[in-house]
Amino acid sequence: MEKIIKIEGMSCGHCKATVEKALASLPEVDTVTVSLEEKSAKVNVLNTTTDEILKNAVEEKGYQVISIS
Ligand SMILES: [Cu+2]
Repeated sequence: MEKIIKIEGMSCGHCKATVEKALASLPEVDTVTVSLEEKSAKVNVLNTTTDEILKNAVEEKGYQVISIS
């Protein structure tokens, strides 16, 4: 299942790497691609994940989740 997470607050490659690592470390997440330009992360996730789990992983690192679709 693919989800797009809109994220506010990423400003450089370090932010991008931090968000990628945070999402990739979740057992429910298979692959992650973060785009600074689009302020979003495209993730392939298992059906056992929830939007809450994804949101918490990003917000724990200090970035704001605008939406998950
Ligand atoms: Cu940064």
